[in-house]
Amino acid sequence: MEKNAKIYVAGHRGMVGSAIVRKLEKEGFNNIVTRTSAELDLRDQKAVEHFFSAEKPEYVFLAAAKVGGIMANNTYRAEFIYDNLMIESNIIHQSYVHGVTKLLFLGSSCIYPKMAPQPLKEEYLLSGYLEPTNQPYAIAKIAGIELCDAYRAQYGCNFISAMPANLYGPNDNYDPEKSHVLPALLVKLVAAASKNLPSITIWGTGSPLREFLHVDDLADACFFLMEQFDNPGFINIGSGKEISIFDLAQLIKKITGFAGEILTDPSKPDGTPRKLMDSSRLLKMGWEPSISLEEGIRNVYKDVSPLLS
Ligand code: GFB
Repeated sequence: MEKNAKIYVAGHRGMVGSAIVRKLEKEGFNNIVTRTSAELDLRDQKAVEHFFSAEKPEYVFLAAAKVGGIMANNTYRAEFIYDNLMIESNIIHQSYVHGVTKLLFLGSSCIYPKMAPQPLKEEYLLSGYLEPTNQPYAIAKIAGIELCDAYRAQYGCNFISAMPANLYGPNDNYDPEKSHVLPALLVKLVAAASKNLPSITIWGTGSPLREFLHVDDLADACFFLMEQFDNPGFINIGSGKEISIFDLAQLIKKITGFAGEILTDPSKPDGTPRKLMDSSRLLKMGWEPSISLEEGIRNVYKDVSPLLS
């Protein structure tokens, strides 16, 4: 990408989109186009068409999506599939119509079958049943991969797809009901530590394993892929390390200084038992993550603890 290339970052206010904007600015790109959801409803086909014909971006990072944790996915099932299908269809189609040079579509590791062998290789996609709690979202993201590949096959578009592990970092969502597990536990433990509570309760059994990647590592990988990856299909972006939810709670307990007990609530869903990805294809291309989970959580804690307690 040339430094003055016009780059559209869809979802620039979110955790992923804002990390991508930070990375592009750090690399000296000065022609970045953004729109808030109030300025441009990406579910509105006509509005997206008008935006593309007015701005004509050369590169697109498709980081806009309706996202959330296990409870949000399982509660707002219709919104998770409708919003994500509309957003990706409108942006991918208009990128084709207006001759975008390259587009990167972002999905999630939840696209894989619930009981697929681990670590998850890209070829395991659609080899089994999905995790019910986030099936609507997963199917929307699988459709996004299919859209990119179909536009490549029929029209020769250079639209690539990347599937990150569970993400955390600046600008995360801290809503206790709708957020992902790491920010949710951070909120719970910061509050419990400040009130010196005897215990906190985490959802589920605490035994599921999750792979976490700091969003700045993801943004670095997205920039790398935009420069170096031009293939159909999709590519995993993971840290290669997994931790149980219970041990994650213990790690955040250590970082926040909470002295109480960690209890579990098996009446709440565990979701997928594991979703460790095999990111060897990306590693072989020469990229690797650089932020460890403990270092990443400490950085986030430093930023948000004044807001949370
Ligand atoms: O990040 P999370 O909500 O979603 O993690 P997934 C859920 C796991 O953490 C489950 C446990 O095992 C929960 O039981 N957990 C424990 C909690 N306490 C909490 C809590 O207070 N809040 C939350 N949220 N979880 C999501 C998909 O799956 O992964 C999305 O639903 C997306 O579509 C995302 O793909 C990356 O990792 O289970």
